[in-house]
Amino acid sequence: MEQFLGLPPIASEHGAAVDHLIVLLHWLMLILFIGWTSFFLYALVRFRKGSHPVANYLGTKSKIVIYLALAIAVFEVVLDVAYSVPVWDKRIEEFPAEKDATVVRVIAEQFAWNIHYPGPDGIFGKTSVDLIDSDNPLGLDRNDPAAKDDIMTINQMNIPVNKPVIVRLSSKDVIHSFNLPYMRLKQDAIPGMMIPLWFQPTKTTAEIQQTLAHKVQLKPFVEKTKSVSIPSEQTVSINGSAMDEFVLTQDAMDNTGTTILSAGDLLNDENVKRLTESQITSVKAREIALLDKFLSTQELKDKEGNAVLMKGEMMTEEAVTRAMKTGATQLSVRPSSKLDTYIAMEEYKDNSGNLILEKNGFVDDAIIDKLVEAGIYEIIIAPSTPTEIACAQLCGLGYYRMRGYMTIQTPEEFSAWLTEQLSSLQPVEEPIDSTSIMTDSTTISTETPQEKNQ
Ligand SMILES: [Cu+2]
Repeated sequence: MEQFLGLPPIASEHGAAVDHLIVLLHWLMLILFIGWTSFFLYALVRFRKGSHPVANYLGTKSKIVIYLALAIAVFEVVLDVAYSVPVWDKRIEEFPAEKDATVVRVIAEQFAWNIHYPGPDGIFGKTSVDLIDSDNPLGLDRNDPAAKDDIMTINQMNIPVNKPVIVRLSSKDVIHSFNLPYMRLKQDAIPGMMIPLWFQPTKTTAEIQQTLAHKVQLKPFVEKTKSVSIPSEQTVSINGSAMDEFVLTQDAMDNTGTTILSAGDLLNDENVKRLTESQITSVKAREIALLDKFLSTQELKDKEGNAVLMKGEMMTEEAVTRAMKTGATQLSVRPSSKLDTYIAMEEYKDNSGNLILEKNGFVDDAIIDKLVEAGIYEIIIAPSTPTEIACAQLCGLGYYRMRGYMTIQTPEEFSAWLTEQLSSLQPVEEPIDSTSIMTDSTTISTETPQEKNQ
């Protein structure tokens, strides 16, 4: 049943108990589904109009229905008392001692996870709403002695493995939901409330990547090369109605020479209105190509021989316009492999021993081309950031903007990370300047591969 449900690997101590409960619930639902559906089908045939032209107002006299309903109720009570409540109780009542745990504050906001560590003194520094700004999203008061060694990060939570983690969860604006799928942990973050939760990770992120490692064939990506036609520039007359499938190839100017729309703008309802208001009756445009999930497998040059479009470049509408301006009518493209959120689990070299892809290196399309050229058709990959923090309220465009990363490390790696974070605090002696800390942590979040795809 676990495999059938497609649950991600478990990486926390209590995860197996949660999965066990999920499996039991699904068995109950499956039995009920089969039972009720068969009874429904039976009733359709048994009590059809042909055999029972007159309705019977008394109904069944059999006791079996009551026994069945009671049996289901008993099963549900057993599920609650024997499974749900104990699992819940352990999460809520049996908190580990703070001295034996990694304690961290997580404050959600639209659209980020702010992570706050108390530092070596184990005490969270004072925070104040008045101090909140873009460099200090938690409003930490660096003048407070307890705050001097506090570490703040955005969208990046590092924790050590095999040690309890206590999260004090809250939110600055709306209700968010702190979801760690691999930990089987989910809790709403509510403004004005500090909700404690705890879990104990049992696997490092690297170990989870090992369990998720799988082979991928590279040749199919390269073989899907096809020729597409590049739309040509045309004069489009504006008649008041939207032409969503057209994009401007030249700026549109009114009589006075003011630019109303720029090349690349779509001829949607709003833009057509603006053109009509400025009494522009015709523009230079082309049909949109919708090739942004493809990349070019050839290079295009202009008349002077300058490269206009590179091999391996993604065919955004902007790139298509560049290609169009060379006068080309056909272009060879292939779909993007979309593997750039994956890393290689081994290193790959060509025949002369030159490194093409290092271990833990990202698998982007240019590298796939090189690997296939070198005769390497199969590689082992794993997701680069399997352990994410998702907002289960699906805020921020289906959670993509509200995405944090959790890195579970060995105790040595974690203390090295802490030391590194603390050393970046050192220069902040007299003038309290939190920007240096925040720059560090924002770098972490902006360099992740997912962000590249936005
Ligand atoms: Cu949210």
